[in-house]
Amino acid sequence: MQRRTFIKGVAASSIGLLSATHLNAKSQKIENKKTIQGREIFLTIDYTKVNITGQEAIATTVNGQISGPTLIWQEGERITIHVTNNLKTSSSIHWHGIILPPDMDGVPGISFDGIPAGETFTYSFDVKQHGTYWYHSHSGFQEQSGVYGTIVIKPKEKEPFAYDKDYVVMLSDWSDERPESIYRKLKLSADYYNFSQRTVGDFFSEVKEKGFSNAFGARKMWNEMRMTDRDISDVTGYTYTFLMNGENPATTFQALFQKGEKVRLRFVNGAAMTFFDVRIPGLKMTVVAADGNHVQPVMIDEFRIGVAETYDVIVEPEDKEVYAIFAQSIDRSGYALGSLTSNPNLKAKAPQMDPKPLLTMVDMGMKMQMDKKGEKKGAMKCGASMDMKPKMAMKSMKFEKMKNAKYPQTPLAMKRGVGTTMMAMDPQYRLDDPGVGLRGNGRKVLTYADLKNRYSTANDATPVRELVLHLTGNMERYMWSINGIKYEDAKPLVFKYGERVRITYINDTMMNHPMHLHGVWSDLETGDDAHLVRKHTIISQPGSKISFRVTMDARGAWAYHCHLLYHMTDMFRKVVVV
Ligand SMILES: [Cu+2]
Repeated sequence: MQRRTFIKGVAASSIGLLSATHLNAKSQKIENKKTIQGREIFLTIDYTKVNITGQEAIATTVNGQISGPTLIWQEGERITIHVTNNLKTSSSIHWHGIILPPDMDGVPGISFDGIPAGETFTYSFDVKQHGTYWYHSHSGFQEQSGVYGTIVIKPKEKEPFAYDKDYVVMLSDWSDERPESIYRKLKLSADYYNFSQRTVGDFFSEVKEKGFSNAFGARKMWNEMRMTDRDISDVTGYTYTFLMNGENPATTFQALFQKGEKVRLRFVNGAAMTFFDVRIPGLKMTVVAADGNHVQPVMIDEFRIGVAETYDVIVEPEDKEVYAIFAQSIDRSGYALGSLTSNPNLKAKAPQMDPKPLLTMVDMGMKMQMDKKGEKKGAMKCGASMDMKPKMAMKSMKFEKMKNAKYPQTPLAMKRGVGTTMMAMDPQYRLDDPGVGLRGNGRKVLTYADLKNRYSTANDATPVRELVLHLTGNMERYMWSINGIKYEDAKPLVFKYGERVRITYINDTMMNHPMHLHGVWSDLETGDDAHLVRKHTIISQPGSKISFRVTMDARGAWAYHCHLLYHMTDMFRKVVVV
C-alpha cells in the first residue's frame, strides 16, 4: 500500500491549481497567475493554512502560496523587491545563485540583520546573469515550511537552443510536522525517520504520542514498503510529502504540450533535505543548463538533482499523450509526480519506484581494490552491500591531469573527535559515478563528468592555492561540521579580492552534501579545464573527493554551507573577501 493513496486534495485557496508556471516561449506571454514579472516586486511572508496531506497545517508562505510565486526577471535590468515579513519572528529572502552585492544576499548575521517581524526590507540590485534560479528564506527552518520559489531570468541574447513551451518544475518536501520538531527528533535520535531502525522503545513512545493503531499502522505500512534504513536520507517519506510545483502526487502538476512541440523544463530542487532522481519514462531529456548556466547539450534518461541545484532540460514528446515527470526521493521513500501531457484530462501514472539503494564500500570512501579481509570489515562496520560495484575507472588523461594537479596548499585547522566519527580512508574523484542507487540501472544517468561549459574557460586564470575542506560528522549524534569544527566555533575563511583558488572537498561522511558558496561562482572541475562547468551548488558524494575553482571577485562577507537544512546550522562557514 502506498502512502500516496491517503493523500486527499489540496485546498485550492491556499495552494492553488495554477501553481505551475507556464512561460510561453514564443510569445513570452505568462499564462500563470502565480508568476510575477517586472522590475518592482512586492512579496509578503505570512502564516497560511494549507492542506497538503489531508490534514490542515500552518505553512510559512510567500504571497500565500506553496511554492512561492515564480519571479521573472530580465537580464540587464535593475530589480527592486519589497519583502514584508508578517511572521512573528525575523525572516529573510536569499536569492540563490544570484551574483549581487553582499548586503543584498539576504543571510541574517552575514549580509544584514534579517527582516524583523512586521517590517519590510527592500532589496535592489542589477541582474547580470540569466537562467533558472530560486529564492528561499535563510532564517530558522522557514524554508522547510514553505518560504521558497523559482526565479527565471530571461537572457539578453537569444539562447543557443529552441523550444516551444517553457515550464518551471519546482521540487520540494513538505511535512505537517513543525520543522523545529523534526530537528529536535533528529538530534535526539538521528535515525528517527528511518523507521525500520527504530527500537521497540521508540515504538512505544510513539504509541503514547499517536495511539496504538496510528503508530502500528505507520510501522506496518513502512514494513510493507520494505523501508529500511541505509543512511541515505536523514528525513524521509515517513514525514515528507514530495511536491512538484506545490502539487502532491495525487493532485499532480500538469505541463501541457501539443504534438511536435519541444518543451523546456526548468527543474529546481527547493527541498529542505531531499535529493531527487528525475526521469520521464519513454523520453530522453537533453540537459542544456546547470545551475542557470548553459552547458554543452547532453542527452540522458535520468538525472540526480541535489538540494538547491537547478537543471534545464528539453524534451520532445512523441506518440504518447501523457508522460510521467517522475522524481523519486534518493532513498525511495516517496516521489513527486507531474504529468507532461497533450490532453488536459489525462494524468500520468507513477512508475514503480526503484529498489531501496544500498550504500557500497565506495560510498564509505574505501579503497577500490580491497583485499577480502578489508571488504568484510567495511561491510560489517556499516552494513553495506557489495552487490554493486560502480565503475570507478577514470582512466582518461583528462581525469589523470585533474587528479594529479598540484597547487600550494593552505593549511586549515582540523579537529578530530566526537564530531568526526567517520573518515574516508581513500577518497576518490567520482565524477563519472551516478551515485548510490543509480549505478548500473540500465539508464543513461547524468553525472558531473558529462557536464561541460558551453563556452570556453581556457583563458581563465589558474588557481594560486588550494584549500582542502573535510565534510565531517557524527551520524549517530547528528553532528555536522567542516574540518570537525562547527560554525559557532569556526574562524571565517579569508580570501584576497580577485584571487583564484581551488577548493577540494573530502567527504568523510556517508551522506551527500550539496555545498553552496554564496556571492561567487564555483567552477567545477569535471576533467576538461577548457570547459569548467559553472555552478552555485556542488554535490559532494559520500566518501569522495571533488574540486572546483573560484575567483574571489566579490568583496564582503558571504555564507558558505551545506544546503541540507538540518545540516546547515553547523556545516557552515563565513567567507570574507578582502
Ligand atoms: Cu550536509
